[in-house]
Amino acid sequence: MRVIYSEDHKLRDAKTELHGGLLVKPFEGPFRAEWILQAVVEEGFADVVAPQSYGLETAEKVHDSDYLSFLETVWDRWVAEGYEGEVIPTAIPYRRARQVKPRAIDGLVGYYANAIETAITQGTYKAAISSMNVALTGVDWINAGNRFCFSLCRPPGHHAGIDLYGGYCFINNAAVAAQRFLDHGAKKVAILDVDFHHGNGTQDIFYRRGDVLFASLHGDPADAFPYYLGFADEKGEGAGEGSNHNYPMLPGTAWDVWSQALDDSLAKIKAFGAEVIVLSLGIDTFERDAISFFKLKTPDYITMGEKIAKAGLPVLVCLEGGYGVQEIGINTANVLKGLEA
Ligand code: OKP
Ligand code: ZN
Repeated sequence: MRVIYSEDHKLRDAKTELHGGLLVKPFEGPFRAEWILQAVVEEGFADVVAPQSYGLETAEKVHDSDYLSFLETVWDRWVAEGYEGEVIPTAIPYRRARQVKPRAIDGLVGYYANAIETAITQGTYKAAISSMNVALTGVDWINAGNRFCFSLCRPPGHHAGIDLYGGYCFINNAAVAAQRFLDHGAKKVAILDVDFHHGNGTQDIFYRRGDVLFASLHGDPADAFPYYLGFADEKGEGAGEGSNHNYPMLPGTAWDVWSQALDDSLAKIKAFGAEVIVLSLGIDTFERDAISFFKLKTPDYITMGEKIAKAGLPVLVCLEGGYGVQEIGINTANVLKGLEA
């Protein structure tokens, strides 16, 4: 299958992440994409192509346009304020506070944040746009009649909501891709999110819509980031009622239990009548991931790909998370191998 990749991901290279009360080197850095690209090429996925450029019109159907303008301008406004560090919020719209957009840059940063570990830096917006372009180019490759495509997106996207950034995410690549499938004739699209973390941004975007099913397999929010969304009783609202499916799972969950949730989610996707699957592929479900607590093993990723392919639908793979160990490369390649098996 074709791999879509852009060097522009390197523009997202924050110096800091707020972790354990310290500003540490981010878990989500350029080396991740380099490890994954190297492994997939070594494993035979050598058709690597740079993305096309797209405008913002598709992104504006899933994100608030003022939010996108905020992302584009926040770094310059931060520097103009005289700040010397990276963009980190210090205040957020807490319970019973007013949800009114502040004029001041410090207030605005918190207004648009759903988590505060993620520092915005020079180059972040350009990299996020490039990551979106990587996903959209994958859509066009599938629409040209190809069954599979791997969009090597970086930064990831699934925590980016309608008007929210955080959890290393800025623009929701998988959501923008799903929207482009709809705009090019698909009536129903499924987003299957197998990243260890709940895709709270993707859920936010499609929660009241009936054209996109969202299914997410993840660490129980009582135990894992993003903590405040991703429970099993979140089913969708209005036109989206019944098209949101969460599978929270406990610390230590291994393939036996995890794969039952995968089977169930694939049955939901079939019953929904999806014409294409956008796979939000995080490989942070791995047993030695740096920040997660599932126990999947390297061969499980082949079986994962095989099971997903058995749904019989085209699959656009968008990279999400996976941290701390070089095995993110082989594990990603294994999913691609399983898809093509
Ligand atoms: C992004 B994706 C470690 C905890 C970090 C944010 C996790 C974001 C994960 N400092 N919390 O879903 O892989
Ligand atoms: Zn994750």
